[in-house]
Amino acid sequence: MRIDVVTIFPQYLEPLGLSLIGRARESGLLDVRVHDLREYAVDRHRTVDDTPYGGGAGMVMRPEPWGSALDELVAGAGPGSPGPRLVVPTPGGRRFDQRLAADLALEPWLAFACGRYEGIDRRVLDEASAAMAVDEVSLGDYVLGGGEAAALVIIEAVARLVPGVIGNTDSLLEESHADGLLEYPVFTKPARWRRRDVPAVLLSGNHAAIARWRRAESLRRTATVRPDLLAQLDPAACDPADLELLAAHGWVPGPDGRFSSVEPAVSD
Ligand code: JEW
Repeated sequence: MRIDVVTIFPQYLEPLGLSLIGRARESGLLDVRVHDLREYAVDRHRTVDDTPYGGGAGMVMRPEPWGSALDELVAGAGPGSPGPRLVVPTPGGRRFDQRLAADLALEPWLAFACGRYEGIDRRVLDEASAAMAVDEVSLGDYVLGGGEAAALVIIEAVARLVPGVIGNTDSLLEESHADGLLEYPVFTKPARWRRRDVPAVLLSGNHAAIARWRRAESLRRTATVRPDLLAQLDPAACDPADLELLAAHGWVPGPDGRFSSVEPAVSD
């Protein structure tokens, strides 16, 4: 997979030389190219921002450097061949989640447009949409100072789903969110640490019992801290032990075939 990142802070992307992604780049699985937007600014002071039309606080990224940078990317695709899918981190985008990560991991070429200030002149994204697929993506409901940290997060989540980037693909199937539940707690040696014992079932060698315990812990944790995830779970895909445990947490299959929470009975 090829990944281009356009930013006024190329050094912000230096972590992409480390760890899993750094190794995938060395092995040729990932081709990551970071571009300094300022190199596409043409005026004497290399400005990339200006005051907002209509007034208001802050500055907006002006369109010309972005237009040149994205034109150059698309031209590099060669005539007739498809350009990149453009990901634009922004607080107003669709929520990034594991499903979108898996979808982006299927692409041969991604590009990231990292804004700063109050964002990028809207015409840049309108114009880009004529040449490539554009996704405005939000990590969550909080405000970052720019798109770079979000691009790092998205690239990390996507890159590890590219075949070969992670050696052990079993870990992809077992991990949190792959089945819509939170992860079960994990333990390693020593079996007793600061008078705290690893749950005995994990030392039992009884693989069926271990699988049941882990499933119960995942369900318990999800019902407690992320009940919103249960509403997306299919009760028909749950075994009787699942249904019993969720019922104990107040979640039962509703008339629509989804889990719904039982209002605690009001006593007088
Ligand atoms: C995020 C990119 C670029 C993503 C998530 N745009 C904008 C904007 C900013 C501050 C206030 C209002 C609008 C800063 N900013 C970004 C913020 C992504 C940019 C500029 C971002 N939170 N924040 N999930």
